Amino acid sequence: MSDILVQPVLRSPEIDAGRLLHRIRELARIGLDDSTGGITREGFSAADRRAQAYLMGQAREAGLAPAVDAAGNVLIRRSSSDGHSTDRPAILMGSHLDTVVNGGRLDGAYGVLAALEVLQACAEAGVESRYDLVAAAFANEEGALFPQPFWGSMALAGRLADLPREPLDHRGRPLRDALRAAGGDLDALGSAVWPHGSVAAYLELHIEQGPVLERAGHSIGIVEAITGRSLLTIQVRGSAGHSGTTPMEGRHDALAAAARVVLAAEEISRGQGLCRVATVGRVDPHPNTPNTIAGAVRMTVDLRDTDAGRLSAAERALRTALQRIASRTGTEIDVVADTRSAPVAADRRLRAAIAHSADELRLSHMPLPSGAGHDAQIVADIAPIAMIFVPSIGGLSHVPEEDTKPADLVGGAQVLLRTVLRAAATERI
Ligand code: HGY
Ligand code: MN
Ligand code: MN
Repeated sequence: MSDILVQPVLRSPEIDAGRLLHRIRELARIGLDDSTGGITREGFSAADRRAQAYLMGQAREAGLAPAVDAAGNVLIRRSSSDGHSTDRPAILMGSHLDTVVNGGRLDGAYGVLAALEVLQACAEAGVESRYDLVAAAFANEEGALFPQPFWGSMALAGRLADLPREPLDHRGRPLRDALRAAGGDLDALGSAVWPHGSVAAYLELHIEQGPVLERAGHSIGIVEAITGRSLLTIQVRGSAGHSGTTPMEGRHDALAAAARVVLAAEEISRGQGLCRVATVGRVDPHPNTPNTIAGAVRMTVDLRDTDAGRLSAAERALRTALQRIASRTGTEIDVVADTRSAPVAADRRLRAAIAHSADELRLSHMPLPSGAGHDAQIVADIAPIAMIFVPSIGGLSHVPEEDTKPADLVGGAQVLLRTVLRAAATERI
């Protein structure tokens, strides 16, 4: 094992804390709902494109070279060279700009802006490396509007067979035009694939989105493993009808059936303990009017566990429950789309490099699993990955109250910088 990853850093460009915090504030205005304080930048939405434009503008102003690939990922280099050929592997760092609906200002955005800051600091310090340092904003990590989460990282990692041919958003609209408006091209997705060997390491800095670091009093989290996830899109078909004139007997109420699906999903985790968490976060009834029995419901079930076997068992139990509910309610219930991401372990040597970087900065750290999914678990198909967490105040995320102390935001970026420099100085990561 090459232990050079723990060598002291030869040159240490500095994070410009003011610049980083200023960009975080500026980006947080894009998609902001003043009435709730929440941010909505669903992947491939107009707000998401404005965030992409902001990032690329900041990169150009910094003298860097941003570009958009066919999947809609923004990739920023120090020069406009192509860069992802295997003769000059990349050290990739980044996260995502898209958000959930009415979410927070740091989830994803923080990691992207910290990666931009690291790249700019290295460029300003003239850091040379045998690797191509690349900052990335992966497209549609959340899947809030178009239900294929990790779209951009799946394309980059070459998982094209797992991506829908003619992708539709949650409202049934084709993705093709929205992707083109974001600079992508559905017919050229293959050009977004990075071959094995082209990424020497991927590092993602992210807020923890949970309470562990804050409760333990640590500034840095070193992720051991990222949870596995099965996201199922379910279609319930019943019979619409007049809510006043249709007798209860003989109804095929799709929303009543969907309610049973919600409780069945919760029972699989809370009652049977088959997986760590199970959530129905989205229910779209149709026609969704007070005096009409719902004829159809489209909904999602999100199952998570760090053990792939448990996750599969939970999904099997859910599918069995769907059949039982369908026959009991006289509805048809089908899983119309599913996307799975396997649990992934972080690379041991990169974790050691993060720990040494945090020690150098006198930032206390602890290992912990990630209950949230991240692009890192997809990029792990083609490269060693590691994640650096900073504490979330109150453990809150995916809500307007999502926040992290400025000192922790800056500390995380400094750890990312030193870890990248360690990796960049290494013969073979
Ligand atoms: O859902 C997640 O775990 C992440 O926020 N995409
Ligand atoms: Mn998220
Ligand atoms: Mn995220």
